Amino acid sequence: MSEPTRESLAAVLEEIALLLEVEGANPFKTRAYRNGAEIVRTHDEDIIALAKADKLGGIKGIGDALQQKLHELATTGKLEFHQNLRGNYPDSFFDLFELEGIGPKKVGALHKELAIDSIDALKKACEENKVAGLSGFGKKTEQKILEAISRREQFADRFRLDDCTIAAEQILDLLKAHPDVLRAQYAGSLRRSKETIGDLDFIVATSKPAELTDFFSKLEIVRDVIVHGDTKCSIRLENGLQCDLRAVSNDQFPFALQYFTGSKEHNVALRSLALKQGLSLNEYGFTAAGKSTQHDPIPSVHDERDIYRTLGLEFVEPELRENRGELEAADSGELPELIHWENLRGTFHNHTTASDGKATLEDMAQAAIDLGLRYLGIADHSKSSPQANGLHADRLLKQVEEIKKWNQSRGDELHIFAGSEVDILKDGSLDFDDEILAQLDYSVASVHNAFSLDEKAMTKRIINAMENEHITMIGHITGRILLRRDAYAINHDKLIDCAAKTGTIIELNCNPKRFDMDWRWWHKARDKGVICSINPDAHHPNQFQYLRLGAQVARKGWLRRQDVLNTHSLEEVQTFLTTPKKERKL
Ligand code: DGT
Ligand code: CA
Ligand code: CA
Ligand code: ZN
Repeated sequence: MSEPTRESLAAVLEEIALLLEVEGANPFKTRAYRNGAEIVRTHDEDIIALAKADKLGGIKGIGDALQQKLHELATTGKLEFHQNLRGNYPDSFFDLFELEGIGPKKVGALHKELAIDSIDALKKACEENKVAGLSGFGKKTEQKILEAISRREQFADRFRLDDCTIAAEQILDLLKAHPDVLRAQYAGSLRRSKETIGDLDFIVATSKPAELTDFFSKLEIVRDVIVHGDTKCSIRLENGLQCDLRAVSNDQFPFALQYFTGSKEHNVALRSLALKQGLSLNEYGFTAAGKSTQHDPIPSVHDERDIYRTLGLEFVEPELRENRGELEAADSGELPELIHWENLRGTFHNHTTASDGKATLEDMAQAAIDLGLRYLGIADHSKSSPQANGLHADRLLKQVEEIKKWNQSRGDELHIFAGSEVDILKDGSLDFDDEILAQLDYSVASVHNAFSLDEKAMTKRIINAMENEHITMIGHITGRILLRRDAYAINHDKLIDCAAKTGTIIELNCNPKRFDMDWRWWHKARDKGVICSINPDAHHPNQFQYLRLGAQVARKGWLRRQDVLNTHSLEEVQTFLTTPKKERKL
């Protein structure tokens, strides 16, 4: 049994709450389990030790039944009550909760009435018009469910950057540890930090390629072997992610790495540039093209840099290799000096248990300190997001007081900025009056409902928020959920112009399910003078790690250190936030 943690206990309680909801249990009962999960996550004392010792009595919100269950969980690692409940449903049942637009009650009705226990079964039932007739569903809901399923299928073969990064680092470590490997690297869209990934591509330099493809095909994490040759091998992992390995000689390595890093469009442009200089370039090396090469003899190449150098180019960082002007800039020596994740000194837009975060202010602050951050912006949800337990003004102002106290006692370790993620309502007005907003250090304005407005109305809605003096930045500007929910319609050009004009920051929300605003717009936004803030939208201390991915995606958007608010010192940020909005500069 693996050691129980707060998170593992809380997750079991939450799954119980979910399944009770599915079964239509009394809401008080489901709420008791959700509250219990919250307490397990945030209680001040060592709750695991207390649960083991069966000494949870007296903790408010943990009744007798929960005490017993937590004791059983902490001592045995499982809970019979949970397993009995869970036993009624196959794993595929839980996929249903990932569909946009249907909650536990509807999933419960589908299971009860039509015995639906997977997305496939649901799709079939919708296609046979069996769902529309259920009470509480109707034709429109049936149609929406089908759309949600088709969106899911459309993305089924792509993966999130965070999941791929973890898998790739693990595999890379195994490859590097192999005694016959001289060099190893992952290439492809992951190395370019694309927001979603089709498959992983690994390149190894070795003099024993067949041994490496063999080794790769037998890794413990392999579910299936797709192709197994002497220099190439493709496998599939448990989660469905495909991984390609190419084993090359040490001489070929830089060429293979460059080629398989892509993008295809970048490679095509690079090859044609090489041809103009009389060189033909492929994944194995340079060769003279025709009679008149400018390069005689062809310079030797040891790493990727040498390839670009040979062609008279500055080194192009992998993130920029999308054929979006990087080769022209590399030719004229005008590539930007890209931001590094180590440049980040703080973060804005983070949640706590005051709204829908999973950790207290205290725990979030401690995690930020442990990460070496100098400042932390808290921005819990506002009242129009009841599903996220949004704060009314009185609770918000109480939190502001709490933060002031923190800053008085521990501000020299970590300064906390008091903010709010304030809802932009359907008509473009804000969820708090100016009088309340004026009492905050900053605020993030975001859209959380009425996603179906047309482009004009949605753009105007966000422009209204930008024009407010108290709105420091716009959160997740398109609302997209990668691989799940499309962006709502906005006019990026108009919003970028308005942000520049009003001095409103646009966030790069680096929660890996969002990466919003999209990297394709940042170069332009930057050139127009828009300031970026890289925000993890953290709901848990371990989500501060998203900052690293955020910096990678910012690099993809050509952003430099100076373009990003949270690379600046605490003093600079304080001055920035207290300057009238239109005059703010970094
Ligand atoms: P993905 O896997 O869909 O997220 O995207 P990539 O970029 O990783 O694409 P993938 O895995 O198909 O191929 C890896 C790289 O190999 C790609 O970025 C560029 C290079 N490559 C693949 N096929 C071609 C091709 O037909 N022509 C050229 N020039 N390069 C190619
Ligand atoms: Ca790939
Ligand atoms: Ca591939
Ligand atoms: Zn939000």
